[in-house]
Amino acid sequence: MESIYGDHLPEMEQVMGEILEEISAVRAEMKEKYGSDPVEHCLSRIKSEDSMREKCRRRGLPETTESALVEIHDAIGIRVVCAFIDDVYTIRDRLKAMDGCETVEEKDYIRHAKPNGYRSLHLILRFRARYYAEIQIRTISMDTWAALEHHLKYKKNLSGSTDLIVAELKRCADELASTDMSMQTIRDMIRGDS
Ligand code: 0O2
Repeated sequence: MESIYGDHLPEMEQVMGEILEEISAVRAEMKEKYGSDPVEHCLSRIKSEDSMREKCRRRGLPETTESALVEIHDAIGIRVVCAFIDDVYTIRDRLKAMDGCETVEEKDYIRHAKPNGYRSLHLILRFRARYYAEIQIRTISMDTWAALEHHLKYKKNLSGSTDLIVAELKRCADELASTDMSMQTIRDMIRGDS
């Protein structure tokens, strides 16, 4: 069967490489300037053939290259996990300023957390007027919470105590957010920013 991405895969990989290079450049500059790496880790992927076809079906779209490249915006996906909240915005600004990049959408679930407590900054960027990339940027605490919440969603036998679980998850998210702010303040004090 022909790839759902047609013959676009090499160019998509190039675009993903350029984004990763920009992230590496910011990391190197910040290490040079402050002696510490703003990025804890970074994950990247081109959505697999099966996941993309499944997403098309879920969204009621035909399984075509047009759907995969134009209708769905996370064929290229990158998650950047940062040490501190300020680093999230530094990475965001640098990615948005890349050559040949347009910002299609920005969702700041850090300033405006989702009702369940989910925090993360999401960007949909378009490169070369054609290729979309979904970039999720968040702190280590936010990433830990998202991973655990994702894990719990797939656990069974939650009925009966669901309200309590939802409230507890939200409480954990808020406590982590408060700790993130305290850690940011401590870093600013150490760097002499305040
Ligand atoms: P998939 O199949 O990988 O895309 P919208 O329709 O714009 O309101 P959408 O399209 O879900 O919402 O976009 P959003 O909110 O930017 O979320 C995109 C991705 O962020 C999700 O992909 C998840 O990977 C992650 N995410 C969003 N909300 C949550 C959450 O509450 N908990 C966790 N753990 N992750 C979240 P999809 O849509 O799941 O799947």
